[in-house]
Amino acid sequence: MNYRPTPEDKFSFGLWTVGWQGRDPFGDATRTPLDPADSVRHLAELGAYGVTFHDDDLIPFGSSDTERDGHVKRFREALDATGLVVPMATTNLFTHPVFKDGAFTANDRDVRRYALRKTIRNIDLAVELGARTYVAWGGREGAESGAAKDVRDALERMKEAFDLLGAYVTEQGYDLRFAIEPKPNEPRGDILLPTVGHALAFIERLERPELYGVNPEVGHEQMAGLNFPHAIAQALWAGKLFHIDLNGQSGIKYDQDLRFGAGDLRSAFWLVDLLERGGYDGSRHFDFKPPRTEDYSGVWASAAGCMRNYLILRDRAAAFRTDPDVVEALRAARLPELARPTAEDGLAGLLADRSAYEAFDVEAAAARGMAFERLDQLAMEHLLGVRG
Ligand SMILES: [Mn+2]
Repeated sequence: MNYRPTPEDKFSFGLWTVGWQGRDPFGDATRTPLDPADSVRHLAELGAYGVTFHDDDLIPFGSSDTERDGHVKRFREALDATGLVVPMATTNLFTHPVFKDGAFTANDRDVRRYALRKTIRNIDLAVELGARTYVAWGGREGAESGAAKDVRDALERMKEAFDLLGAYVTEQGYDLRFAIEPKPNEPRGDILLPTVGHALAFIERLERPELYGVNPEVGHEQMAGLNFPHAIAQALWAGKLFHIDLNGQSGIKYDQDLRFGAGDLRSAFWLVDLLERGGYDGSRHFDFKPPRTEDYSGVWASAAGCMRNYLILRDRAAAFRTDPDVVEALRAARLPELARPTAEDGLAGLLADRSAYEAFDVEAAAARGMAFERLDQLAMEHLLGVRG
């Protein structure tokens, strides 16, 4: 196995990931700006297939129309020269101070209207560049104090915004779906739609729910102490995994955005196992931040590491699933039984079945071991590379 990525692996990166200059709340930039066209060329050399962007990553905020055209043209030329595609785009509704109280849910109505127009303008560009997914991360949609935000009104405004955007892409005839990205906090004290579950419930309240799915990010769910593969499984089950942000995170702390696989390696193993078996055929998108300790050779090493770790885990997960000892251990742990309906015989059959209740040996069932430890040890050994 050489673990060398190819475009068939569908690895994509945001311009803002490798282009992050290392500015954090306590320190200035440690790296010089990166030209988006250079990012495209480097990522193509490393074996990526796609690149994604916020409007402001490509076209600096405040650019004139002429400057804008120039930036788009240079980007497009780099795409044409490398064969990289743009599967997704998104809007920066968080950096400029105008968005300090949010965008779609800012208390100020003029800010909300501006945010929608900014988004619509970038949707046009996204579609022009071939994107099929539009991500919405509402990093500033939230509050630090109780009375500052009426959350029910804010959710109503959030729904209004997404309904308007859905109407826009429908009227334009665009083949574009939205993916909502949850995050519990940072930069706001508390952010609306904090987890995958909240976002899935919100989507069902929209006028055209079929246009909206989720874009879960590894670290965001883990910041809330939640099990990321479980969130992904529920999104897949709901038919709502439209996109995914892969990175690494070590537990409940600030948003670390480590390279994929760094952080909770066991969770990364189960995630890759799930994505590869679960019918997800979208981009494997990395939303990480090469640590600010790195120069540009470290940045490219970090980006390459994201893809290499995914491929290694994909190989390990496949070996786990095909190991005859694992197949046997899964049977012993009764996974095939969980896949079987509880009452194929219907409610009447269940009620008439004396073995289901009156004659059921509760004590014998309670005494059965589940054999999960042997199964998990096999997984651990595959992950550690000492089997298969
Ligand atoms: Mn993050």
